[in-house]
Amino acid sequence: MKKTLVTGTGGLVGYAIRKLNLENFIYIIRKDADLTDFAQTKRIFEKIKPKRVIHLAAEVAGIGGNIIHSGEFFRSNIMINVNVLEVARLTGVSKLISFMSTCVFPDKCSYPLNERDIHSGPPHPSNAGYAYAKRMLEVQSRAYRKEFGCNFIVAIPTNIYGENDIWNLEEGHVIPSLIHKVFLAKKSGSDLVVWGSGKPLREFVYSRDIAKLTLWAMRKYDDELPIILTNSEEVSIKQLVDVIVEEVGFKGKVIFDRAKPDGQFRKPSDNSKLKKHLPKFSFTPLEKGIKNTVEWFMKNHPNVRM
Ligand code: GFB
Repeated sequence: MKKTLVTGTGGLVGYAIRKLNLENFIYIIRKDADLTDFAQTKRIFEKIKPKRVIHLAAEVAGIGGNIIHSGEFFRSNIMINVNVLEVARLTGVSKLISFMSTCVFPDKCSYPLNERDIHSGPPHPSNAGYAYAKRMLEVQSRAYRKEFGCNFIVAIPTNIYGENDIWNLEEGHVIPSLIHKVFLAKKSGSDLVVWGSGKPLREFVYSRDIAKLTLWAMRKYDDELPIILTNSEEVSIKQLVDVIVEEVGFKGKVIFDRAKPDGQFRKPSDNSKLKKHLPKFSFTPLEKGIKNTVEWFMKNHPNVRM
């Protein structure tokens, strides 16, 4: 009975995978083991004895949280990843998938971003600590494949959103933060304050799509090079605001606070490798994903992760 261990399942992709009710999948969250601690990591792997690992655990945040916690995000993510990949190697895990994100790409490089560009320049300063730590996943997976023959693969999703995200107004990612803000502005009849100019562009992918692609990659993707998971559809923050405002039914004033950071202007990513493997895969349209996410938030607020 080949068990699959999923780490970090308190988050939005873990939540989406759990919803698929898969056989022989074991889900762990932060309270089950502190993965920054090697001994605790080893203990939980020896207890569960997985043959496959979906490694989602990470310290994550939006632009606000990344600017504040650059040092902690570097430290904790490096420790988590080195421990999980080393213990997976020591305990004979046959396949492991881990996750970077498109913020690891250089801030200045040719577009669209592709899997070979990762180390060709510094990431955007707004999340350098997190981005450099995440880049080491690719380095460690490649080095372990070379020296030990480990089948450790890496996926690079763009901005993921969906149910069970972190809804913190100051440190969350843009979509959960804005949904929460619009909900509060509508309730109190106040203006909606959006950070930055509204001009930056992002590619947003729905967590349930990433869950499906993760299971596909676990079964079928064995390359040393990472694979970018994106719909390659850029949306401006202003367009995103319009979709969320429409979905929540907010009629008030929208203000763009330019004193707040825009962050990386854009990170258009090349999904040609994904399309070569899965030519028929269709991503959930943004409007539909936002509708599901807003409905989940309305149903669960205030018992949501902050
Ligand atoms: O998701 P986000 O916080 O991070 O998006 P990144 C930031 C963009 O949304 C900036 C604008 O252009 C912000 O100006 N924005 C507007 C807001 N209003 C808000 C708001 O209320 N909250 C937030 N957070 N942003 C992330 C990385 O970068 O990319 C993550 O921080 C991860 O680690 C992710 O890698 C893929 O998209 O800039």
